[in-house]
Formats: sequence, structure tokens, C-alpha cells
Amino acid sequence: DQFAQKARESRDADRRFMELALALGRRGQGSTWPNPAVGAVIVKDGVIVGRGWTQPGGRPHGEPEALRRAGEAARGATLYVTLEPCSHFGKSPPCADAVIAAGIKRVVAAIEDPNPEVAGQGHARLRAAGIMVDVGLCAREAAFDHAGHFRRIRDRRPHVILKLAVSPDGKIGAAGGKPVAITGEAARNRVHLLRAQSDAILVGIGTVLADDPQLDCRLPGMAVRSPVRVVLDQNLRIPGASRLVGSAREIPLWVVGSELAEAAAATRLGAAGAQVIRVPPGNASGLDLAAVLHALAGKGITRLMVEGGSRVAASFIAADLVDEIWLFHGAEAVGADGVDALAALPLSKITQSQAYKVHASETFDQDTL
Ligand code: AOF
Ligand code: ZN
Repeated sequence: DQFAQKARESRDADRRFMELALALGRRGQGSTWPNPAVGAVIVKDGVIVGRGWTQPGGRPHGEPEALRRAGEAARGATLYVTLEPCSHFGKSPPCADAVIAAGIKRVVAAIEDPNPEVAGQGHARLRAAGIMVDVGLCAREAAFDHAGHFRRIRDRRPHVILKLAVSPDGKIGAAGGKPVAITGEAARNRVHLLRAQSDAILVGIGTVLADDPQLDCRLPGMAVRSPVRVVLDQNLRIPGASRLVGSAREIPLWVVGSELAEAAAATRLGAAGAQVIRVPPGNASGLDLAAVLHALAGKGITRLMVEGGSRVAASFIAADLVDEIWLFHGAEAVGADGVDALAALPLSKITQSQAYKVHASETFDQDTL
């Protein structure tokens, strides 16, 4: 009947506006840490009057941005927001208060903020002011987009994304660790975008010594989005002449070493503009990864991309510290003397594991993701 039809239409409209808010929020991914990347849309009489997203460095938050753009039009309007508006006095006053002051009539929030300073109090504050609050629309999508914030708050570690580009014969590099192009340009561009959407990129010292990578983000217009580069380097061996150390003053470089590594090495790196993070030594195979992740979360990292090499990838998988895997399959074989994707672990540790399920799949020219 007519009533049910109307209800359906307004539910569809709610979903459309929330999906827009989610898309806006994703614009901030990789640049808002330590804060989440939140999107907000303000709608009055079916018309969008304001859009906003969390700004670089995490402030202003998403809602005040949208409110600023809506101006007086926010009075009596609906706010769609991908995370519960905050209720705490941090570096800025609570967004919930700004929403109330602007005269918003209804708030549709995708998900509650797990931050103990907020945790439902934002919604309670809005309701106490007489605002109608609906929570849970597109909650699954929001939880995925805010996975970094949730992990950091709940588990005191970043959301870990492992990227692997594997040849049909299961290799990620040529003999002797020589770099070899596994995927084509389209897939490589997608990887650069993924870097831009990450707060930090991590590699092992082996990759630095073999490839001398720069690990910046080379996409047109996105140079400023280069994430923090993190190197696992137990004994602080990274060469001063490497491209990573050479660019440490332009793009942050954090070198994670053992507490037992020589002080002189740390001093040398500090003088070159890198930051040295020390964690307790792990077992024979290197640093304690849980301690590394804890330290990175402590410094504000919410989304960490792990890029190589095979030993680092294998240790993260073995420690069960990977949340998301981007597994690219290239088209050309490398040869039996190449480097196995996961060092001593078989790739089936990922592809046959009950712990992972396929989320999405895509084609990039001759390569598949
Ligand atoms: C929102 N919208 O856009 C963001 C939120 O240090 P502060 O004062 O900036 O507060 C950071 C906390 O605020 C952060 O941990 C999260 O709980 C919330 N972030 N909330 O409603 C936003 N960035
Ligand atoms: Zn806020």
C-alpha cells in the first residue's frame, strides 16, 4: 500500500545518502591518522546541502565540515554520518554539540564509536537534545572502512593489509632476491592507491638491501599522501646511502630495531632524519611482531600495509596478524630459482586457509586480484 511504499522509498534514500557519506569518508583514508576517516552528508527536503569528511591529520572532524558547508540550511535537516559523532572535549569541542547547535533534526549514524571516550555517549547526547537518532545503517560497510580505528582502539594494533604479487609459479622475486615485475602497470597503479589509503607501509630490511625501494606514492596529485615508511631492521643495518634514509626528511621513515641494537646505529639514523623505534627482541627469526604493531598503534597508525618481502609476509601470516590480503596473480612465470612468495610457508597457507575468505576479485589487464 501507499504507506509501505513511502517507507521503502525513504529507506532507499537513507541508504543512498549513507553510501555517499561512506564514499566521502574514504577520501580521508591514509591521511587522518590517528583519527578515523569519517564522512558526513546533510540533507534537507531530499536535497544535499552539505558534505564533509575528516581533514588531514584528523581535524576538523567530518561533521563540522559538512555543517560549515550547509550553514543555515542545516536547521531541520538530516545528518548522515559514517561514525557516531564524538561527545568528548578533545582538541576540538564535541561534534554532537555542534550538530545540536546547528538545529539538525535527525541523525543517521552507521555505527557506534568504540572509543571509550565516546562509546554511545555521542548518540545519547543527541537524543537528550530531542534529535531523532538511527544507528546501524550500512554498519558492515562502515566497520570495514573504519577497520583501522576499531583495531587500534580495541586491540591496540593497526589493521594489517598484506599485499602480495605472485607469479603463476608462486614466486615474488627472481633468483638472489633480484626484483622482477610480477604484475603490469594497471595493477601497480592500484597498489599505489592502496599505499595512499594506508597510514604506513612496512617492509623488512632484506627488501631494503635487495631492492633499495623508495616506497613513496607515485600517483598524479597524490604525492603529498605518501604514507610513513616502516622498516623492520632488528640490528639497525639500513644503509645511510639507501633511498629510504636519503628521503627521510621529506617522507617519514621509522626504523624498528631491537632494544639490543647498537646505540651508535640509532644515533646515525636519527641524525639522518629517521625515527628509531625499539622493541624487545623476538625469537631467532626476528622482532616480536605483536610488539612492533603495538608500538605503531601507540604512535597513531591505524592502517598498515605490509609490502615485503617473503620472510616478513610469512612471519605476519604465521603470527596470525593479517586482517586483509591483496593477492595479485601475475601472468608470467619467474622460474624455479625465484623467491617463494611466503618463504618456507606454502602459499596454500593463505589460499586454502579457513581463516580467510574471498572478499572481492578484480582484473587488471593480464593480472588478477
Ligand atoms: C567523529 N568524526 O571525523 C572523527 C571522529 O583527538 P580528537 O579530539 O580529534 O578526537 C579523536 C576521536 O574522535 C577519535 O578517536 C574518534 O573516536 C573520534 N573521531 N569522530 O565523529 C570524525 N575523526
Ligand atoms: Zn567529532
